[in-house]
Amino acid sequence: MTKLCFKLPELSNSGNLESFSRLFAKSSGNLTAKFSGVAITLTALAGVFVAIPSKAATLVDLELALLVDVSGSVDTTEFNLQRAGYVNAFNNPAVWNVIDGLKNNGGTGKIAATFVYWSTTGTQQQAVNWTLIDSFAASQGFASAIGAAARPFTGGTNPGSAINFIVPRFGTETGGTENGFTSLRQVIDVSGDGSGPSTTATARDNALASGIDAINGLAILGSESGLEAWYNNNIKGGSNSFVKVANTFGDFTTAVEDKITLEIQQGQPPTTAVPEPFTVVGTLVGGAAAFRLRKRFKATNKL
Ligand SMILES: [Ca+2]
Repeated sequence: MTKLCFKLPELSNSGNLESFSRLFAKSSGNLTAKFSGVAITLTALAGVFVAIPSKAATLVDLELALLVDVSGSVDTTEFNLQRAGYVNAFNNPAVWNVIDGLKNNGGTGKIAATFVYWSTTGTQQQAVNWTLIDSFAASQGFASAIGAAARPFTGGTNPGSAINFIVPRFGTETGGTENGFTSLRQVIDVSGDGSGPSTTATARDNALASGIDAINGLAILGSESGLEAWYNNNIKGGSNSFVKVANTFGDFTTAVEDKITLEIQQGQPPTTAVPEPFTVVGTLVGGAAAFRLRKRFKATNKL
């Protein structure tokens, strides 16, 4: 019999336990949706699930992919302003404080982010791989890596192809291969100054169906009329998604800082009640294992 496996993140403190319970709620929702055709629920499958403690995946509050337009309409000056906007954002202590502040609501205070250049169909580069941002120094390190990421190409404009490129790179949450991070929320952030083909909306819809929580847009206005509306209709999607605009490339730093701040804040765990962690874990691994976990948790946390 094929066994379906969950990887349990480190359950080393109560914050992680809360995050895990929410993560499980998301995972079970996805699974129920995926198996809905044969009316299989997670509860019914409890007997064949096994838990595999994972040392590889780091639990974070948000996995954030930054997809940056380097198509032909973006000249060298504009490219530099655009890249500088992301560098400035992650060098800004205020942005780090928002990440760190996730701990105040039961989160880990950590995110993982990646920086991707895109242009035409099939033309993307993950210029900065998934990076853990768990301190201001780490945020500055991510900024430095972005600043060092040279423009790899130019060409046409296909943001949907970039969305298709990044979705499996979120890892197990979206049906891809483990990317080193486990999160409750996976968000794609697309910035650009031009519209793409009609297949863009299909790429967005497929990404959301794969498990992406939100796709947000940053439309750089000035070279194409109606771009904000196009981003709203073709890029924006998912829970709490939004489009922001920069009226010029020169406005980009402010716009990108506002956008990233909002995206991180939306990574906050909900304040509503969540399933009691050991009820969830008990369903997953069985009563005996839950009892051992509870004992270990109590010993660690002096409950
Ligand atoms: Ca992941």
